Amino acid sequence: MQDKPIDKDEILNELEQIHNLDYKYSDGRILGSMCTEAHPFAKEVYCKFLDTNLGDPGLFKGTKIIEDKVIKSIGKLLSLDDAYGNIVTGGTEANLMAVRAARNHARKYKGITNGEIIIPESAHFSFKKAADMLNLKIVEAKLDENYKIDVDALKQVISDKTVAIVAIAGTTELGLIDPIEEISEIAFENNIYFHVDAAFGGFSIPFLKKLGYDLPVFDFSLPGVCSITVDPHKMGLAPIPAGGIIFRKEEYLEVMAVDSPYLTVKTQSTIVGTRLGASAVATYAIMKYFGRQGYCKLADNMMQNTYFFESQLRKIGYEVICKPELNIVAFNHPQMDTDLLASKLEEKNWKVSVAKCPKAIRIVLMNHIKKNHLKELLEDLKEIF
Ligand code: 0PR
Repeated sequence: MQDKPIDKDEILNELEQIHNLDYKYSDGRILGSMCTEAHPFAKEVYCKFLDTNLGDPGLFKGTKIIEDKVIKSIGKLLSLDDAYGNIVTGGTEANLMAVRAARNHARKYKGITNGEIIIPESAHFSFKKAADMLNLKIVEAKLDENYKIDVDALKQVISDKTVAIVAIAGTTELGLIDPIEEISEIAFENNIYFHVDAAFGGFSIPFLKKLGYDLPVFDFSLPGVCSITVDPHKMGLAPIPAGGIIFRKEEYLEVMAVDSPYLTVKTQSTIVGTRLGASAVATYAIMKYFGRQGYCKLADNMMQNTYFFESQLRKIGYEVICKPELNIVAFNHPQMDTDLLASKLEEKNWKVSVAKCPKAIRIVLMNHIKKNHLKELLEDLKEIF
């Protein structure tokens, strides 16, 4: 740090120049992100609550009320009347909390000390971090030919050490929804904690279903589901960082509680201590502002773009990996290696990402990707061949 204070304008100027190196969502070039530009109203509200700290909720009683309200409201969206949970930093922390709740619950009520979690091969890497931190062994459940959990294979890997089963509603690479209803039954019958990672799909599946899209049930209406991750900072259009973890019962928070002397509350269940109230409040505000109707329109638009892109891709000779269930299209060209195709797109200044399983270019059709961007992209894809 330099000795003397520097003028604000000079600092802002320097920051702006460096910020210019960042890609902007509005350019429509960011094709592999599950985050997008937050809604201006959510940003406005966020800035008003920047000093609030939900780590000490007795000091920020109003902000805590808003967090509780937004959790109940997301819970209702997921068919749960009385939800518990928190707005956290993202899907990674939400998944970590779910796995920690499951581990502690199994330790307390079943005496399991060297537990295992069953996750699909398609699970987000946040579960690997969670297992590492919580000293759990990962057992992978195989996928079927449609890239969803193979339920028979899953049954075979359940053991007396299983502390949780995880399924995904909106996989990171292909946007697919696992057979959650069947898995819920298995988990319920075997008395095993069942977590659904709907970090991506949680803010679109309920709305698409309302519009009549034929999508499977994935939420708390299934008795086996114990917790759901759903991220406002993905399809919810809330500012980063905003993840959501929703629990069916308060006891899942209680088994994680540690004493918190000198705070205004006696215990704390979240992983993060000092934590921003702004994320919870901005999520509350944007959910009110959009309402179900607003989110239905958003989700529908993104699906229409997805179907448009998928059908055009097929027309120009590309192979689409699977029929999209949500707003992700993964594809290859039969005559070109995926990495080479990715680098050709990169040369044309498209920021694409490559899926691993199966290897394919993966485009996430978020709100910042408009029809005109897709038409430009299709032109470039045509030119590559
Ligand atoms: N669960 C699922 C199903 C996810 O897809 C993700 C993130 C997470 C959990 C973790 O969420 P957080 O990143 O909020 O902790 N999936 C993408 C990822 O691999 C999100 C992404 C990717 C966002 C690229 C932006 C981006 O540029 O991180």
